[in-house]
Amino acid sequence: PTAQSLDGESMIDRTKHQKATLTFVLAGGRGERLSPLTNGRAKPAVPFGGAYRIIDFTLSNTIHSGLRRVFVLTQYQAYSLEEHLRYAWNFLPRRLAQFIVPRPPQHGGSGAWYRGTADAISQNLELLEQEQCSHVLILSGDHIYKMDYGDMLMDHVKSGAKCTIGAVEIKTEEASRFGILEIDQESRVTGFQEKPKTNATEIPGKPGRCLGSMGIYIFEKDELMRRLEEDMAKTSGTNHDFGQDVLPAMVADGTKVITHSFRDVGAQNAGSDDAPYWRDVGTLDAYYDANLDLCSVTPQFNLYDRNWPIYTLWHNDPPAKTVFAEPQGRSAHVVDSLLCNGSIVSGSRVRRSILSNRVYTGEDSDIEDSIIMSGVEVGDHVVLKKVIVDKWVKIPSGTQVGVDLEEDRKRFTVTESGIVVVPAGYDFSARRRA
Ligand code: ADQ
Ligand code: ADP
Repeated sequence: PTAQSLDGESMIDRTKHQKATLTFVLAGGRGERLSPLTNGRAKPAVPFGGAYRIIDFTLSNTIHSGLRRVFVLTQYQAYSLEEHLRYAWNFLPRRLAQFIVPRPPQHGGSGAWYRGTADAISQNLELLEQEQCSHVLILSGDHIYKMDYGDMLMDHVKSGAKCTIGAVEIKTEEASRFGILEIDQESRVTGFQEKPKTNATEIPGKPGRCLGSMGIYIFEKDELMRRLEEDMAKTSGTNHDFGQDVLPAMVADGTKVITHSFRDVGAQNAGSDDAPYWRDVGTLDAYYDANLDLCSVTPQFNLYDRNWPIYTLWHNDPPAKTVFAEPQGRSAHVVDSLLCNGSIVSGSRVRRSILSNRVYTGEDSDIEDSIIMSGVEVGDHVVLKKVIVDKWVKIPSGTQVGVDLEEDRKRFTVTESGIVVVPAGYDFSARRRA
C-alpha cells in the first residue's frame, strides 16, 4: 500500500514508527571512480542535474518519507558537502526534534577516522541512546532514486525482523559491485555474498538477474548496538563494514534478516510500469548517462514530478536568459537542454546539454551533449562535444574540446566511451602561456 491508500489506523501506526526512527546517511565515500569530479569534494556533494547535488535525492526521500531526525556522516573532502548541508538543509526546527545535520568523524573519544561503514555508526552509538529511537535507518548518500522509506519501515515492523535490507534486481554482470542476496518465499535472507567476483547467486527462474543490496538497512536499535559493540571489540578479521562483516555474520547465525523490494515512487506517480529507477552514478560514464537522460523528452527520472519534488539550495540567481548577439546578429538556439538560473546563452547553440547556475556562453559557440557546471564561462567560437566542464572554468574563444580525443587525452581525463572531463578551475590560459 502507498501512504495515500492507508486507512486512519495504519496511518497512525506508520507515523508512530517514523517518529521512532533515527536515520543515518553514510556520505563519507571517496568516489574514486568519479575522479576528477571528486578531487575536491565527496561523491554525495558532486553536482547533478544542473541545480542539485547527488545527496539531495536521498535527503528529499527522507523528507517525503516523514523522517525528521537525520544525521549525515561525512568524512572524505567534507567541506563542500557540509557547506551544502548547512545552506540547503538546515531548515528544520531542531527544537521540535527535526533536523538534517552533518556529523564529522573524530569527535568521539577515540579521535579516529571512520574505518568502514559499520565503524561510522559505531562512533555515533551514543546518539542512539540520546535520541531515544527504536529503529535505525541507514542510507547511502550516493544514489539517484525516489523511494518511500516508510513502506520499507512498515515491512520491517510487520515481519518482526532484526534487520531489513533494501533490495533491487540487477544484472548478473554487475554483481561484483553489489551485495548479492538469496531469499526464501517469505523474503527472509538465506545467503549474502558481498561483491562476489564469480558465481553470484541468480534469482531462481530469472537467468542473468541477481537480487542486489541497495546498501540501505533498517535495524532494531538493540540488535544494532549489540552487533556493533561485538564488531568494535574485534581487533582483527573485520573491516568494520556492514556489507563485508556485520550482515554476513547475522545471516550466518540465523538472525531474522529480510529484504524489502524497492518500489519506485517515480514510476507509481507516473502510473507506468517502467523498470524501477535506481542508479549508483559511481563511474563517469554512469554519471554522464544519468545526467543526459534528464535532457531527453521523456526522461527515465522526472525532476518535474509535483508529487515528489527534489529539494536543494535555492541560489539567489536571476532568471536564465537567451539573447540575440549583436552586432553579427546570431540568435541563441537552445534545445533538449536544462538551463539553470543565472545563465546567459548569447548567440550560441546548445543541444542536449545541462547548463548549471551562472554559466555564460558566447557568440557562435556549439555546445552538444555536455554538462557545464556553475560559474563556467564559454568564449566565442568554442566547440564542446560530450564534455563535462567542472566549476569555475574559463574557456577561451576558439577552444575545441571533445573534437580531437587524442589531443584531449594529453591534458584531460577521457572515459572509455569518449567523455572528456575538464576539472574544476582548470586554467586554459596558463597552458597557453607555458
Ligand atoms: P559500496 O557502495 O561499495 O557497497 P561503500 O563504499 O562502503 O559501499 O559505501 C557505502 C556508503 O557509505 C556510501 O554512501 C559511501 O559514501 C559511504 N561511506 C563509505 N565509507 C564511509 C566511511 N568511512 N564513513 C562514512 N561514510 C562512508 C555498499 C554495500 C553493498 C551494496 C552497495 C549498494 O556494501 O552490499 O550492494 O553498497 O550500492
Ligand atoms: P563545490 O562544488 O566543490 O562545493 P563550490 O560551489 O563550493 O564548489 O565552489 C568552491 C569555492 O569557490 C566556493 O567557496 C565558491 O565560493 C568559490 N568561488 C565562487 N566563485 C568563484 C570563481 N569565480 N572562481 C573560483 N572560485 C569561486
